[in-house]
Amino acid sequence: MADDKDPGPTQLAPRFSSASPAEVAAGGGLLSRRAVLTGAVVAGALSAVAARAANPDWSDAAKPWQKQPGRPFSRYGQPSVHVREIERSVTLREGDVAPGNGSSFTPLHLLRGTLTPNGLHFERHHNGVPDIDPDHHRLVIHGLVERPLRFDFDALLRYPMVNRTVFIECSGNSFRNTFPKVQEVSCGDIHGLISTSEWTGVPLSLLLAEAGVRADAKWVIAEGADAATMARSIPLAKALDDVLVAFYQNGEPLRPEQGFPMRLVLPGYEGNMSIKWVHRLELTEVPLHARDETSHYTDLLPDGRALQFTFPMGVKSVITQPSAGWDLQGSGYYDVSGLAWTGAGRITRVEVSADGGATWAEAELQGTPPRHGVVRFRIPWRWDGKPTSLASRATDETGAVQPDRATWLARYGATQRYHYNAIQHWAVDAEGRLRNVYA
Ligand SMILES: Nc1nc2c(c(=O)[nH]1)N[C@H]1C(S)=C(S)[C@@H](COP(=O)(O)O)O[C@H]1N2
Ligand SMILES: [Mo]
Repeated sequence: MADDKDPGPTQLAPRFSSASPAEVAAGGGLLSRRAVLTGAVVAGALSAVAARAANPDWSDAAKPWQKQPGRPFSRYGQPSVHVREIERSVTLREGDVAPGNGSSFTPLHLLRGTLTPNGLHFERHHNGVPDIDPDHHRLVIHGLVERPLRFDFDALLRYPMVNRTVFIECSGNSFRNTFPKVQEVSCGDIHGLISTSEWTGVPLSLLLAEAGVRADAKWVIAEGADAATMARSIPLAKALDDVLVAFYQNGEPLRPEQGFPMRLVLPGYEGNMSIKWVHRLELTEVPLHARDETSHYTDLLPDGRALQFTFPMGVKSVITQPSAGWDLQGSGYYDVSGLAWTGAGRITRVEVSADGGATWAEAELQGTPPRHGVVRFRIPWRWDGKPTSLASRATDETGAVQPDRATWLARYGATQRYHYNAIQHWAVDAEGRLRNVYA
């Protein structure tokens, strides 16, 4: 709507005259987080944005929704109809004979927190989502144990439970960036095979202790009750450490897509091992060498050999706001923000570059980085309106640093798609449009 009170674009452009040289953190207009904390720069920059948004004339303050009572109560809340475009993106392949084999992606670029809403948790199914009646679901522990056990759902719910807020990342996450041709899709469509939930369940170690692990047991074979009968071999040490048999996701029962009525959660390990709809755990001396740890989920090396059992996910980060497909509204202040995580444990630092990787500045981590969780990072940026690119680079507590794409590619054979964790660059053109780019 035309508004003659609109102060116009020149006055809207955030001003940074108050930014002292000390507040400049790196090239391309990155500012130190002190510049945000002291408020001077951001207050000056954002007041112009707010002036455009606020209507100083309150005479029309009573909107239609204030003139009649609102809707009554509902038994299960739904998102606002005005945000219906915040949804998973599903790759549908024409003429697909196995529509239940594929994935849907979390729209990372449309979310601002660290937890993933349950309806937006990414999905990776190898043969669809089974509709399991919990009254007919059993979990069996057998093999190299003193006492084979069989639990029904209600029995498991009586065990002491713990909460763990951890990510699950598919080892195929970011596979689109392994392609020689750059894919012009959103951040979520590239990196959205990671989601984070507070998982609640029984430590697997407790159930294994009850069964009595025999001294010759070295592996736990976990199997799902879906039509894919997904099975993976889990080292006993991991099973005894921090693996959960989870029943709840962000406080509510698991969604069918996430493994209702129960799934394994293996903090930090490749998502494939977090067996959904789990119904069988067999203790063995040797790994199973199942389909999904031989023909798939192995890592092809340049010499044609392949690595098997790459369990932890690598150190990784991505700028989610702004990211591919975004249009910056003119030069000036932007709050650059993203997510960082590592299968090794905790992130220790995230650096951001606004000049194509020439210089880097340390971003602010929001809170203490959680073990096997994601941490959000932020850094203030003053865009000068010229073409450039934005990138982030994470370091974890083992000292591992995210590699650049060329370094990552050199480690593997040409068709390797798993465990891609290279630095993501978003190109910014003169119009302020962002897109995926290989540096
Ligand atoms: N039973 C079973 N478990 C499974 C799968 C499956 O297809 N069947 N997919 C695996 C893969 S490859 C991943 S990445 C994660 C995905 O979990 P999510 O769909 O809850 O995001 O589940 C794993 N567990
Ligand atoms: Mo996966």
